[in-house]
Amino acid sequence: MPNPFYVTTPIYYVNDRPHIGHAYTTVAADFLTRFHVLAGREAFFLTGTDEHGSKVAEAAQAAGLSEIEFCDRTVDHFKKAWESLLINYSYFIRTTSERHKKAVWKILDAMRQAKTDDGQDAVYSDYYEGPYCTGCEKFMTEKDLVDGICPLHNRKAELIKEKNYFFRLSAYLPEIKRRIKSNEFLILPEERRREVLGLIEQDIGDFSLSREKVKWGIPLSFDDSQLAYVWVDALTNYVSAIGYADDQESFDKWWNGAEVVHLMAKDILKFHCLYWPAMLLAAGVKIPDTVFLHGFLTVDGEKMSKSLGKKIDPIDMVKEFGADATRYLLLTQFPFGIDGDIQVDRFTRQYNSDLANDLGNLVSRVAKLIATNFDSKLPDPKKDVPGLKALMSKAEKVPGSAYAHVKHFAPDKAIAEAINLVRAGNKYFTDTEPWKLAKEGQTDELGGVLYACCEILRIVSIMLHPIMPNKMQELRSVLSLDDSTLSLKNAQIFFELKPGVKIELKESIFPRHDVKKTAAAKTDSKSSGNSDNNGLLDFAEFARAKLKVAVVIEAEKIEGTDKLLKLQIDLGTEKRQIVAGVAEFYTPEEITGKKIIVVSNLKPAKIRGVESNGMLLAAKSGGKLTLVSLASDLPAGSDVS
Ligand code: ME8
Repeated sequence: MPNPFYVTTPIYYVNDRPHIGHAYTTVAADFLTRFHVLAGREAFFLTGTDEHGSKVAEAAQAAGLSEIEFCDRTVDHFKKAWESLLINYSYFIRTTSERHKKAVWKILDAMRQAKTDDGQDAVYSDYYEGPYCTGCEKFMTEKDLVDGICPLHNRKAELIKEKNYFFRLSAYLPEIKRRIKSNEFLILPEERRREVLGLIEQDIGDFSLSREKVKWGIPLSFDDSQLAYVWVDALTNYVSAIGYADDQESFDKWWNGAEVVHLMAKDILKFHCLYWPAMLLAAGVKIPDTVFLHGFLTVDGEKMSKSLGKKIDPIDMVKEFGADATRYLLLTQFPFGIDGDIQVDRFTRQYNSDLANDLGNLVSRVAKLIATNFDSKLPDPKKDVPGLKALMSKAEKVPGSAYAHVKHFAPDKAIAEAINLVRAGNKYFTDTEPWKLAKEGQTDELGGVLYACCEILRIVSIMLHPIMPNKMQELRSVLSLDDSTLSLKNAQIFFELKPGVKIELKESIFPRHDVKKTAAAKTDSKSSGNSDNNGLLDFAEFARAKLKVAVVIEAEKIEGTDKLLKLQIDLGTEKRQIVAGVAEFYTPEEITGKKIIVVSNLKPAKIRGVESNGMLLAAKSGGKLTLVSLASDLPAGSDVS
């Protein structure tokens, strides 16, 4: 039995309404949890709100409310947003709760008793003086400020001198470094791991655990003139919620005995990858297994900050696309871990292409043929229908590879596995031409094809369940399936559906989205790879492009044009001819022998009557074009990704 899975999102500040940045992390955590449960693992998913600090006190005052009234109001916004997005958290932690306060006291007491390796107290008292930004809720360094002003909040930092308790962070950094290097403490993706290792090499100093000036927070148990520093308070949520101070059994299960994963964006890396493990080490508590820092989203090129910029309210998105599709669209825009710019007009195109066209159409075409030819009852399977073996062998691989992606925190890739299976199902449907079989009265063959398509839909209804739970439940009821077969194991078998069960589609599962708004959205089309997307490719389209390293073995000018060269290239396993518009920048002699990168899986095309079997990549700057050939050390035929 694998160990339980414990995943957390950051606890969000209550002085902001939820936007799709928060939704991104939360949907991802929900997806991972549901997927692990589908695979038979126990899972606990924590989210919540970070409610203390001067910012909250200021915002409450501005709203004419008490602090807790103000918090209650925003907590309500978050809970509603999560409900509308079908977020199935196991627990919602609020830092204003009693149980959380007890946990903060407990961890600070444990830290106060700790000694560093060289026998010093881990916690000590000292004076601190420095500029403080109440927006950031932190003391600032000169580097953080521009002319004494915090650029993030556009307000002057105040000069504050006060007594604080300090934590000897530096004493714990060598051990954290060791654990990062040995992968006992995994920081992902790799770029973020390097960033943390780089931070350790800098002199980041100790940090103070308490504040004297702040008025809205948790007073220290040993000195009530001081409140716990908001980050110490906030980070402790990850243990308070599972019983660190009040439920040892639960804590043993979900912390000591579980795979502990913190998800967040890269903005809060230092706190989670250095402060938090150091606090835990001092307190004698296990440190998390993994911190995964996903990318930062902008919207139409603009930042989503608390006060400025564009923000999309997830509830508005749900109104537009429904909960399931919103979840799907959020997680499929970018590889998890990479920054991305959300382009709102892409949502409609992608919804129509992936969900209405690819998935929705497969369901309705299959259900329709079963209704008209088999009285809405699932026909018998037929094992020797052409193409079935290939389809089955594709389907068999999907659950395993999707789950591997989930384990590696790649929700986008796990979802793509299932959508690719839908596409394979559609291709099978089109290739076998069941409408013709119906006309010709080849009932057995027709039944076999439709049975296989229903099996594909059954497998997809499991694989996409973690991302679109309600819609996949709808699909499962079309196939007369109940929850007893909703498991990853069940997705690994074929010929599971019982012939004769009712297959009935009353309403389209993914009705086409009305393209009313943008001119760009009007160009919506199937995911055929030929869509007019204002030059933009879908991720799926781009992922289909196979890039390879090739060597130019011969080149010559094409008569009647100054721009084109005809190139013979060596792709390692084969030789090909391509036509490239590089003649103004490279002579045939110059380009011969060069390593280039080509898109190798394009349909052959004729350019000026000359056949071209691929396209090379080049970059243009200041009117000059340069071949993309960074991979010049690699042998021809190497895949580029
Ligand atoms: O930092 N793109 O809370 P917060 C992607 N209370 N993710 C985004 C995002 C964006 N543009 N904007 C927000 C805090 N997020 C502290 C955390 S934890 C102990 C305390 C998500 O409300 C992302 O997960 O500013 C990011 O790390 C988090 O919201 C920051 O939330």
